[in-house]
Amino acid sequence: MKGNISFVKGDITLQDTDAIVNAANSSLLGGGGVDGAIHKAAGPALDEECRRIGYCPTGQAVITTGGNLKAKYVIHTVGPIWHGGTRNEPELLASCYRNSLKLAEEKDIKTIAFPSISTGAYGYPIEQAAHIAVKTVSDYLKTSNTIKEVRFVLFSKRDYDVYVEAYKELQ
Ligand code: AR6
Repeated sequence: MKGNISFVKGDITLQDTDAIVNAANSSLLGGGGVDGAIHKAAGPALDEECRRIGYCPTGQAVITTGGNLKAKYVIHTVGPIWHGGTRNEPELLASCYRNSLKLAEEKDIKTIAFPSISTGAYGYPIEQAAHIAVKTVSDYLKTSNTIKEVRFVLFSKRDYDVYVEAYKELQ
């Protein structure tokens, strides 16, 4: 693997990576959780860019500038809502990570921070989501020549522990 994966407990809006990823909804108009925090910290320029883009389907990703954030870009991806695992949730969640990394590569982004997509309001069980997140990212990094660091930013100690454990299980 060429790029490095790291885990921190913290607030994604404060990260100094080239890009941070937002767990958005399809309307891109903002919401609660990490989405609300990112929109608030980035300021009105982000709202305006999102409004212009207008829509993002589940599993896909779009990119805007970072507004007032330290990060130069925000990549907005829409995670699946958990319906018990019968509606293609694992593949859609993996797509969020893959498509976000693909966009990052296209913009020559070298460092990127992800939150735990879908595991808040969207109800995805975190152990399962963490496994998909770390596996998809580490598989992607095997093929990427440009991305140097993927940082998972977890909001609680428990979420942090679950992601670190999922990563250990992968080794
Ligand atoms: N930094 C890092 N992680 C955070 C932060 C933060 N500042 N704030 C919350 N989290 P959620 P979802 C964690 O609900 O499940 C929104 O309303 C949080 O603890 O933000 O994908 C959107 O508009 C959890 O572990 O995203 C959508 O409608 C993780 O981020 C919907 O929620 C994801 O929780 C998306 O739901």
